[in-house]
Amino acid sequence: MPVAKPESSDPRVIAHVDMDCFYVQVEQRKQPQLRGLPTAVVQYNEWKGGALIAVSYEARKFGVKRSMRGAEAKEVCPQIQLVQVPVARGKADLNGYRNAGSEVVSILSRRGRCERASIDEVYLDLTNAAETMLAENPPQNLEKIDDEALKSHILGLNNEDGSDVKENVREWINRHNADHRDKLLACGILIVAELRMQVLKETEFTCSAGIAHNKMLAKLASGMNKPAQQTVVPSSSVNGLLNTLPIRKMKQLGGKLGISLQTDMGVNTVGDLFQFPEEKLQERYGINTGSWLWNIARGISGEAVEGRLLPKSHGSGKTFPGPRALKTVPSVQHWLNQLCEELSERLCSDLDQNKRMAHTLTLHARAYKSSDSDSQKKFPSKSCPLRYGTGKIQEDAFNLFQAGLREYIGFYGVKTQGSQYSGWGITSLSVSASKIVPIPSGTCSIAKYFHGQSTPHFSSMQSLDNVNANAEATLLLPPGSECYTEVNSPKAEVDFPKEESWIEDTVPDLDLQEHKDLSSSLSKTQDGFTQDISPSLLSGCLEQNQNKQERYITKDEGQFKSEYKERKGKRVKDKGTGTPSILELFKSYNPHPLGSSLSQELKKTAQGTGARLIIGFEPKGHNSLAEQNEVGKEEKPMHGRRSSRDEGDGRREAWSYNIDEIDPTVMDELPQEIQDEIKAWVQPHKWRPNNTARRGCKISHYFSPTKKS
Ligand code: DCP
Repeated sequence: MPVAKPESSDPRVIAHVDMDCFYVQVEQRKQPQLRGLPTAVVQYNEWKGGALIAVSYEARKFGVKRSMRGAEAKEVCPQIQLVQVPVARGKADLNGYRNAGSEVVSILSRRGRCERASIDEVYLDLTNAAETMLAENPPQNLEKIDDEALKSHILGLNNEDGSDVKENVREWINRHNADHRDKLLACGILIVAELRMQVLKETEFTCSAGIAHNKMLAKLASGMNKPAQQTVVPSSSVNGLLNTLPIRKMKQLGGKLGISLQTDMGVNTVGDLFQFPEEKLQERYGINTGSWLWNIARGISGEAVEGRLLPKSHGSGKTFPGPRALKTVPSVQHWLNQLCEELSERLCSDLDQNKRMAHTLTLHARAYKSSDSDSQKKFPSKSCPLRYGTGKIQEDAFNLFQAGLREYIGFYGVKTQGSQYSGWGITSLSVSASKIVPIPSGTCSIAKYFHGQSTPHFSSMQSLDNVNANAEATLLLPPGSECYTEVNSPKAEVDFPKEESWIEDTVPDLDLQEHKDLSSSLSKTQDGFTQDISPSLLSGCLEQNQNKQERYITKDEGQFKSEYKERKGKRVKDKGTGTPSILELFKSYNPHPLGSSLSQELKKTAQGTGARLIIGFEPKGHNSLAEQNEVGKEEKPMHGRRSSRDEGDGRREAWSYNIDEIDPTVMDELPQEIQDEIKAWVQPHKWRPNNTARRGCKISHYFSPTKKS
């Protein structure tokens, strides 16, 4: 639910930049002979000429629309050029578009805080740049105002009296008697025009922009005059803009809340919403949402532009409409493997290029049951901690699917005979990785180190056969609970992205808005997640070629339960003999060459190279798995536990680190500065430095070349 954030009394200058017919432009850059021609990019599936996913403005003039298929587009525009989206793994390969989006972001981010909102949309906070311009070189001082700026559409500016429109814009920009807010917007007009021209020069792409005092208004404005134009929303024009605007066009009102406003309150336009007192809205929708609604009806929104050039999540999906629905477990597994492979590649590339790691794997599916009274039931989305490595991601995603399927059709409904049709069909599948956080600075060396290991393997992070067992395992080994050293201290900043957020292989019956909504709900879970890192994650990046297990649902309920108990018992036993710790971590990575190398790295830390030891640990107050699971309403937490210390204050942890699980003797081996740092992370009263009884191992002993794991 939206939360009301008061708008700062200091006016801001916010721009929303949206690429024009983006995929078409990317294809036209590759094939310049297509420029200026009616062109459309079509989806991978060639049925009836393929579904159109991007349509050039030249083609739009003929009535070609995104909802059409190629054959239909040819009927209304015989000369249309249809370009198929690049293909990899039997689905659309969007890397070229992501990279093109990154090129644009790298230019736009030069003048202010930049938030990459989707593959082709960016928010900019240009307040500082505008204030500086106003103070040092205001528009009135300029000898010439760029033509691109003069072509701006300024809402509320009267252009209907036959006067020269550009001259009107020039006057508006140069007004001496304008208030501070409008003066800032005037600077914003010049800055955005300049940025858009720079994008064109460097990338050959055109884009459109909205310029306003907040994100909401800027976004509304950017789509008003396309392509290659910019629209400005002065405060005085806000009411005029919103009054007749259909309520569902507002960000966050495209879904259930918008429907409720229409059906329950009779609100069809923002103007209708404006009529409601705040108390009335609060009564109906709660304090926060009520205030938020009251504010947006007045064009007030305090949502800040996040400084984020990289995507909040990665996703890979595919739809299987109509007769192409997947009806057997092996066919689902085949496609999951493809999707996971792509996801894994992108995760590794994000790790390599941006030094970031994702922590949550989520599976979404859409399904139908051929005979079911409860046909409205949705296939539940499922999440679990993300383990790096294609094989592991595939395995976990498949387990998530099985869990979802069991819940969707009931345990006995799952037919276990491999390829036998069981009366259900999957019409869309996707996997996503979220909770992406930067690796704490300096951890790259160890990441590289693990890259050098052959097929690293975690006995304690073995794949799990079912959700419950999975949850149990997590109780014993919370992700992010391992420790390792880091040396060097590279800067925390990252390069511009080469990756884009949620992308799905789309066909027309999959609504993009829904993607975007999904993307934003997925990404909501990320905020505030701590910078923890699980070496189990690191272990997988070179595991791309790991053998893929073929695993089907083959257990009846009895077998399922007994295996579950067995696993549970085994893990409890494991816990008794050796809880996950630094030892477990390195034992899993095993081996001989590691010993000496790691010792050297530890020595370096002791010599004061600025190294730090990181414990994957999520401080209080961060999003919990329960919150993550808002992504799918029926979803249930699968992993993680609540820390008892958090229960009292109502705040929950997704994964907490139990200090009892760190072997104190191992900690004693570490340089003092590192110990100090760890102690600062953990609760002092729980730390038992003199507890030596639990394991008598030393890191040096453990990693000594002669040590057999
Ligand atoms: N896209 C897609 N499937 C959809 C919708 C869009 O794959 N159902 C892709 C192709 C688009 C890109 O996302 O080029 C950006 O989508 P937009 O909605 O921003 O549309 P365009 O950029 O194509 O056109 P516009 O100029 O109207 O923004």
